[in-house]
Amino acid sequence: DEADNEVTLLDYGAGNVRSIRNAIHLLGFKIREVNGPEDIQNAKRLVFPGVGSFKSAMEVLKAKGMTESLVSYIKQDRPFLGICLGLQLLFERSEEGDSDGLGIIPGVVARFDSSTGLCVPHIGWNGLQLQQPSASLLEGVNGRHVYFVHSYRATPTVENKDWVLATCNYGVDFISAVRKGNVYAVQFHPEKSGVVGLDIVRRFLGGNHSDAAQDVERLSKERIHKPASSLAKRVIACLDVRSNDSGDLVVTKGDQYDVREQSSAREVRNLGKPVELAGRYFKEGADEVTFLNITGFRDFPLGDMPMLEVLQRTSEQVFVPLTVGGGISDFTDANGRFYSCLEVASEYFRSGADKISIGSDAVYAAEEYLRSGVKTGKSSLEQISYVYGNQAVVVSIDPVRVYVKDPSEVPYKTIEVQEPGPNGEKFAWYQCTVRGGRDRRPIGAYELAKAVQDLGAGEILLNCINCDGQGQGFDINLVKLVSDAVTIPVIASSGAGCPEHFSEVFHRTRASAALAAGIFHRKEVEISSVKEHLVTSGVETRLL
Ligand code: 1PR
Repeated sequence: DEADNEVTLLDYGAGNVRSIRNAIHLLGFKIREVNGPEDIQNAKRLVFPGVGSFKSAMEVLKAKGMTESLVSYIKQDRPFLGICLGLQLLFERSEEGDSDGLGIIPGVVARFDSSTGLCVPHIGWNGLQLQQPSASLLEGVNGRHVYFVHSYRATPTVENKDWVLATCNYGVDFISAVRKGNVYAVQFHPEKSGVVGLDIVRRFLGGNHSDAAQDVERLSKERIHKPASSLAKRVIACLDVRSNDSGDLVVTKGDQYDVREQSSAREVRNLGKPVELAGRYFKEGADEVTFLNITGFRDFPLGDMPMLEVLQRTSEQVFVPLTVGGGISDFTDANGRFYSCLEVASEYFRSGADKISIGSDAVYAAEEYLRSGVKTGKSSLEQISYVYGNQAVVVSIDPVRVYVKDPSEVPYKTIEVQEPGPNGEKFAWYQCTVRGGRDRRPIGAYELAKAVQDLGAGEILLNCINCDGQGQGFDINLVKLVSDAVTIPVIASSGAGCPEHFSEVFHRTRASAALAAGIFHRKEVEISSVKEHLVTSGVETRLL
């Protein structure tokens, strides 16, 4: 039957659903688009990946005349898989935009409470606790980590308990999956949850229509795991990408940000091909992959079509979150054509990025905000966060340590150092830089982190120029300083040299993730060794 390998996708055009499309294709299925209510009625199976905010999603569904056919499709108990907002919309109401939902499941969707010190958004891999005994899409995934990114959640109540298929704990027990008959919805992203997530999609689609689908089924069964119960600390592989002197896009790696060989020719260090390396890190268990286009600040990133192609090709084979940074700002090209930061970001999202990372431009925005005390809404950070949500916006900080004899010498937050500076200084502050460490700015990492959180950043990628490429461990002082200052997740970066450096940063700071580059590229340390070490040292970790 022709329709056997067809799935209908309800994409109302509010964001990036490239990954779920890629997952469906990988599993050997064809996608039918929903253009009007009749396409929902004619669907054999329907996937609904909600993106954007609750209120705007409801408005779009109403404007397209789709709410009734969607409700009737679900009430007829036909095969349905809602993802993320596609779960939340099934409830009666959401606090987000104070909006009515489809009203199929009793309950109100509310925001996670960050006043208790919880990082919001809830980003990362959390353990599923199955609440229904029967075989289902989630067969075998009890206690496994899957990927979440959201600020709102529904909670189990007496009224909705016959719907609750799985919960997770993050400050509270919240609903991570619902099911009644053939109708399923999940709060997590199966298309970003590695092989475990792909296997959930495979079961929903019903059948192995490709070799890849068979591999997914086998791999997800084969893998052993330790039961998960909370949000895992993430291990991120980072690929610094730039054109080499012959114009090819390569993965490079600096030594305190100097990416050229020490030889007389000083060529750009070449550590491999971006798509291949990203694919390898996915297979080896990286929880996320980050690309930094490190010369994006001087070459217009949309001129760098290869970078968009790298993302497109990577997202076909990498089913964990992808971040891309470098050159995200407004730009006027040589012909005087103006590109807004939103155009730049939307090209990246369309090509498969889940998050964009802003460096230099966020520093200027934070300086301006601290100077004026006013949020203009005009910075790239604010605009992209407003349109795509703060969970999609990372701010990358490139600080350098500056020693002082006394904290009163500078108007920035200082810390006491264990190792005195070159002139016996006992204090230091961390000065932010722009343009890949080339220019120093009058703002510290601590001040910047707080300011960008106010302006809408959802996460902070915290590098350290002194530690970059040194393999001597993360700068614990710096990571502590920043992760204690904000409620958004902080990714510790720069300096990882061995698995113990990862457990150290997680035990001694509030970092949510740790990122490394050099040790993975040079195959000095395997991602799996880092994960195994974290497990033995008592850090919650996602295992393959
Ligand atoms: O300013 O918005 O165009 O963004 C530029 C981005 O490129 C920023 O995120 C900035 O951190 C990055 N960048 C610019 N120049 C360099 C460079 O190395 N010359 N790389 C650079 C940043 C630092 C980390 C690195 C870790 C881990 N690289 O991403 O991967 O330090 O390394 P390790 O594990 O080997 O120690 P904009």
